[in-house]
Amino acid sequence: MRCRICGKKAVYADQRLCKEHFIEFVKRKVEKVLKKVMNLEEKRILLAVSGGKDSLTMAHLLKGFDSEKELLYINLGIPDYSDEAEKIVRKFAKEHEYKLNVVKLSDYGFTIKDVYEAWKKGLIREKVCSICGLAKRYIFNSFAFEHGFDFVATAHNKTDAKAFAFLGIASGNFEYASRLAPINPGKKELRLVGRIKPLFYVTEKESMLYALLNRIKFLEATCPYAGGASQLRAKQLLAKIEEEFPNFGNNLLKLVRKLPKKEQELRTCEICGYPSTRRICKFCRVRELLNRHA
Ligand code: Q46
Ligand code: ZN
Ligand code: ZN
Repeated sequence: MRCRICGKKAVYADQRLCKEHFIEFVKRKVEKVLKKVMNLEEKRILLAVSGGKDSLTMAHLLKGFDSEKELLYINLGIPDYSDEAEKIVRKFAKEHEYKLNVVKLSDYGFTIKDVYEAWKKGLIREKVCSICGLAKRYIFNSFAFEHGFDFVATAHNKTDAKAFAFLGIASGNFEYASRLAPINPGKKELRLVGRIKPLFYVTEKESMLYALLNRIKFLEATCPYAGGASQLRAKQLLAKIEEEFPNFGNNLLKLVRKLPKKEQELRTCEICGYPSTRRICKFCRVRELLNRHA
């Protein structure tokens, strides 16, 4: 198969593009998101990296855009997996001349392994991934706020967004689905830093191909606690439906983006001062519970 633009050998069959035109195609998708940020070149952006293909693809792509950027890696204390991921991120940062910040979840008093143990004992009802996601969001936001960043960039891709929309609709949580967007501006008065998802229009397949074509070394191991993640399940179900209805996920995404946006009512946590829907934020509640049973 030949590239539909220049006639060279195609590497991406879905769009019939050669390596060069595929990379350009992905860059344009990222540009579509970044264009929504006013005065991007003056902004400080904290890139949340995990060592996986999406976050390193994001960091690689953002090198090509003007603005001040640093990386943040959170070592979650997942046996073997977290240290291996940290090594990969350190190597990536060095090779691509990024300033890297590393934070350990254990500095906040617990690890994801502790969460898993507590869940096994029935002390925590939520799935490990949901507490893990919460801890990551909390640390990215507080770190960015304390270090004067304008945005936290996360590597959620289009396939994630479709799964998110699917889960929101499947569970009837339309409020949750309505907040799905490539950019969320944040609220300084609540110590809530803005969010960008530069890969919002890039599919998982495209992100993987970009990483491979650019020889990005990423973490291939899967997290030992990933098994039951509902997002993974939603992706598998969606892929199955899309075999018969190829535009199902895209249409779902279009649909939820038309839902009236319902802002979450937020206040600040009485313990840590970061945004919360209740008097004490979930992160502080989890931390307190794990400390009590440590
Ligand atoms: S690291 Fe954490 Fe993921 Fe592992 S425990 Fe779940 S959320 S699967 S991206
Ligand atoms: Zn070409
Ligand atoms: Zn708190």
